[in-house]
Amino acid sequence: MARVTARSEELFQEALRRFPGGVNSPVRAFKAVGGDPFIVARGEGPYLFDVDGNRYVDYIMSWGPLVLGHAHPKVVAAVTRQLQLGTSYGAPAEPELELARIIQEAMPNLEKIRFVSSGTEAGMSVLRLARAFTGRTKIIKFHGCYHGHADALLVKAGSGVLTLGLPDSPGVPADVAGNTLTAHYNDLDSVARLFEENRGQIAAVIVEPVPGNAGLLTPRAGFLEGLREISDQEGALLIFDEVMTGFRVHPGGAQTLYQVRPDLTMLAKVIGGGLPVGAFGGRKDIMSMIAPEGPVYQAGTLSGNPLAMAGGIATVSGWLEGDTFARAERIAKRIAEEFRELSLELGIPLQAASVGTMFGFFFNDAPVVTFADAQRSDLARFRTFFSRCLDRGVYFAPSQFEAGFVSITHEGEALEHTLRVMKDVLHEMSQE
Ligand code: KE4
Repeated sequence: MARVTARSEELFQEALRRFPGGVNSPVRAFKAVGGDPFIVARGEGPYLFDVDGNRYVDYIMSWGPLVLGHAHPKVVAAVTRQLQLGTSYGAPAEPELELARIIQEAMPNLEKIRFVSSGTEAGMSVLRLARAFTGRTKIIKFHGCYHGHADALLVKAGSGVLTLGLPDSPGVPADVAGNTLTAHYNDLDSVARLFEENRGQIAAVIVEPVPGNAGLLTPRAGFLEGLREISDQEGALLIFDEVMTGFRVHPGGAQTLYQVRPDLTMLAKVIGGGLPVGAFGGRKDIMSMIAPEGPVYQAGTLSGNPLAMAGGIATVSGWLEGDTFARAERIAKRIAEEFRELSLELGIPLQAASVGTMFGFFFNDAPVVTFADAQRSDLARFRTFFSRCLDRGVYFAPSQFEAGFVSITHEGEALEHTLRVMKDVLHEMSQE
């Protein structure tokens, strides 16, 4: 059942000449699954349409932000309204306050907040701040977690780095990478050991509370609480990277779902509703060190950009309305359940889970709890599954090591089509 891809292929050939690898972010390439990416013409609700007219149920949703679906009328109207009022002021404006109010109500741990333009910016800024506040240099991150592409965080990173099997951080000075220590997610002993070996030197522990950049992993009972405890004992800050999980695993993020209070939080994605945005925030005493209130410099021409704020306000307020989140959560749960049921029925080793409105699946015969477990997945099987779903109009992330994202618009036809395709493809695979 071959798709017509002539126009996509032609454009991608040109893209290869103009962009490294033909893309403007490595995760968009199909390196891990073979073939070339399709070229998008437009998005509508749960669907993407390519330049050859093919339709796909989209489970990437711009890698998380589009909780209301593509081109939701309320988001389009809000951004259009703002467009007419100006695209950027370089001066304070009310939409920044409005979005901050919504975020701080949902996530009260962000006592003060600063808007930036991407998750990467949030990551590099929280590290600088944590180092300034503690007067220490080293940080602990986890194998397979991704916090954007700032130098200090490109060590044992997940997402595209992991998918492409790239070596650690060429171009990152050794003395920068040397201050980033790596522990194992869901293994508190590995964290305790690093603290022991580096007493009084660790500024912060940074973690994706629910990692989505090594596939979807979930925290063992007590793991996040343990990180809080050990950070307190050792005088280090705990940073939750909720760029992906913020408003996705729970309306108040992973910190509300698991009731663990980080000192600092990174956000992006959903809070811009598909426009370029990021934010970081947390304890007032720490955030007050940021310029101009304090001496830690952090700035941005487009920070708090009114178009991004308008997209974020419309998206988050729509998302928090009525039972929208609960309905979307059921969709993610249904997909994970279907993977598990089909695995049992067809004898294909598969692990699947959902947390809030994120889901993940691994072609793996044992439970996936750690990053090492995830790495033992059957990548050849993933590749077959991915390609056949794509040919039948269902677009999962082109990597075993990325999470799946649903929107409220995936209810109904889109979900039914997905479940049918999953069943057909896994059935075929079980016969081979
Ligand atoms: P951005 O700089 O891409 O806005 O955010 C970086 C980032 C930070 N923290 C977490 C937990 C993230 O998931 C991300 C970005 N996620 C990837 C998807 N795996 C974005 C897609 C891409 O790199 O193109």
